[in-house]
Amino acid sequence: MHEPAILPEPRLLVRAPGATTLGPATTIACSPGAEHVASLVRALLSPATGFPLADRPSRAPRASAGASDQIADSHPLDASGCDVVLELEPSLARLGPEGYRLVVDADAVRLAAAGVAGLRNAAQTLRQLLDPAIFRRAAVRGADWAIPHVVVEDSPRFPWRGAHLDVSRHFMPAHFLYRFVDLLALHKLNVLHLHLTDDQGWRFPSAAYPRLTEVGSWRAESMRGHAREGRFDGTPHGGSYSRAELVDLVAYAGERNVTVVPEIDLPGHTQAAIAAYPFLGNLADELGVWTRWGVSEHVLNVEDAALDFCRTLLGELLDVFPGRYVHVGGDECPKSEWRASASVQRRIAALGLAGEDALQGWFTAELGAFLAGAGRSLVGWDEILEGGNLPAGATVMSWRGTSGGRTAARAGFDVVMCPEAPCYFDHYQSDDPREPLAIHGCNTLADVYAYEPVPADLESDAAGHVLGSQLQLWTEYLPEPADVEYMAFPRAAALAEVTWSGPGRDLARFTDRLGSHLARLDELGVNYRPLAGPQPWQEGGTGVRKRH
Ligand code: TNX
Repeated sequence: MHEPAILPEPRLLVRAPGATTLGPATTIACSPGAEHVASLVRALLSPATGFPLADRPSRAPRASAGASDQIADSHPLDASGCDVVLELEPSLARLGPEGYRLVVDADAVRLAAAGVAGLRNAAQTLRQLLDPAIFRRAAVRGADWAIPHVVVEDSPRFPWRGAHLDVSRHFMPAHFLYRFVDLLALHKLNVLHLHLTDDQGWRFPSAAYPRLTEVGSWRAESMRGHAREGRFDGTPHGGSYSRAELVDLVAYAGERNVTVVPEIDLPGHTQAAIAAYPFLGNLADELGVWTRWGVSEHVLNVEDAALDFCRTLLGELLDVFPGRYVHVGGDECPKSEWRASASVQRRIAALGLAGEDALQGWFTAELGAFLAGAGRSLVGWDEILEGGNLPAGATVMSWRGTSGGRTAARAGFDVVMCPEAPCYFDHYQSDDPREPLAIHGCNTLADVYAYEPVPADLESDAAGHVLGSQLQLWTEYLPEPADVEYMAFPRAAALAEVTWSGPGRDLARFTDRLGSHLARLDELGVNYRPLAGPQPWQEGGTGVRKRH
C-alpha cells in the first residue's frame, strides 16, 4: 500500500495505523445537495476499480455512534468493502468555500465540507490516497485498493489558482481541453483561462459575425523553427470550437471546480478579426490572418461600429461562459496606426482625451461598463493600467514583472500575479541543449516552486488584493497537445503547491512527493518533462515528441 503523497500538500494530514479497502460492494452515501459530487467520485474511482460505487438509498452518514443509525444497520457492510460518505457540513465553513475534511478509518471514508467545492477537492485527495493505478481508464485486475487511514483538513491559500492556455497560436482540439481540465483538477488548480483569439487565429464561434471563424480561424502557414529564423512551413493551420463544445466544456470543468475564464484579446492582437471584417481595422488594404509570431501592428479602430462589434461579441461570449470573470486582453496594442489615422485622431479630440494611451483606457472602460451592466467583471493584462480610467472592479494580470500588480493592488484592484519569471511556461525548463525549442527564457521547476505571489514589500491591505497566481502556456512553439503537456508538467504541480499550500511549503518534501505524483501522470500518459531532463525523443528541438 502507498503512504500518502498528496499534491498539493494539505494543510494538515495525520496518518493513523491501518487501511480500509474499497471493494465491489462499496457504496456511496450522500447528504442532500451532495449527489452530483457522487458522480464525480464515481468518475474518478469507478473506471480503474471496476466497482459500481452505487448509491446507498438515503442520507446515511455512518455516525461513529452508529448503533442508533437505523439506515446504516439495515445496510451492513460487505466484508470486502467500506462506504464512502459525502457530507455537507455547515460547521466546516471555517475552512472556507473550498476547504474540506477527509477521514478514512475502519468505519468509512468520510468526505465533508461546507460546500460542494470542498467535497470535490476532497474527492481529488481521496483519489491520490489510492495506488496510482487508480488513474487507469479501465478496470485493473488484481490491484489493491487500500486507502491508508488518515485525517486530512485542508483549504487553499489563494482563491485563484490558474492555468492559461493559448488556443489561438495553435488550435487545441476540444478533447484535449477536457483532458487538460482533468489535469488541472487533479492539481486543485481551479481556473482555466482560455486565450481564444489573437492575430494568428480566432477560435470563438459567433452567430452575429460568422466570418470570424470562417475566415479568421485559418492561416495560410505557420512559422517553422524560431521566429527569428523567418522560416515558414507552407501548411495551413486552423480550427475553431462549436458553441456546444464550449458550453459542454464549461459544465464539465464546473463539475471539477474549474472555472473557465474566456479571453477575447482587444483592441490589439486582433489581426485575425480584421482579416474577417475589414471594417474593424484602420487601413484600406485587406489583411490576411497573420502567419508570423510577435505583435501585429494592425489593431482595431475604436469607431462606434467597432465598439458595437465588441459589445455584440461579448454578449455572445457571456451566453457561453457564465462565470464572473471575462478577460478582454488589453496587452501589447501598438499605437502606430492610431497615430497615423485621421479618424482616430478626430475621435481622441472629440472625446477630449490626452492621446492614444488614454484612448485605449477609454475603450477598456467602455468594455468594463458593458460587462458590469451584465453583472460580470473585467480582467485584463497589466497594460490596462496605462490608459488610466480603469473601471472599478477590474482585475489586473501582472505579466510584465510585478510592478503592474503592485500598482493595481495599491489602487484597490484585485490582481493575479503571473510574471514571466517564473509563470511563463512557454519558457525553457532548463539550459540543457536538448530541451525542445522554446520562445526564450528559462523557468525551472525549482524557480516555480520558490515563487511567492505576494511581493514582500506589499502593505497588507494591498496584499489582500492578490487573488493568486497563474501559469501561462503561450503556444507559438507548442503546436500539439503533447508539447503543451511537456511544458506544463511538472511545473504546474509546483505552481499548484505555491497557490494552494502557501509559504510553509518545502522543496525537499515536494520533491519526495513528486516521485509518487509522476507515477500518476505516467498512468494518465501525460508527456511531462522527466526530472532527469529531456529524453532522446525530445532532442534537437525538432518538435518531435514521444507519443503515447
Ligand atoms: C507576450 S503576455 C504576449 C503573448 C505572447 C507571449 C509569449 C501577453 C499578454 N502577450 O502574446 O504569446 O508574450 O511569451
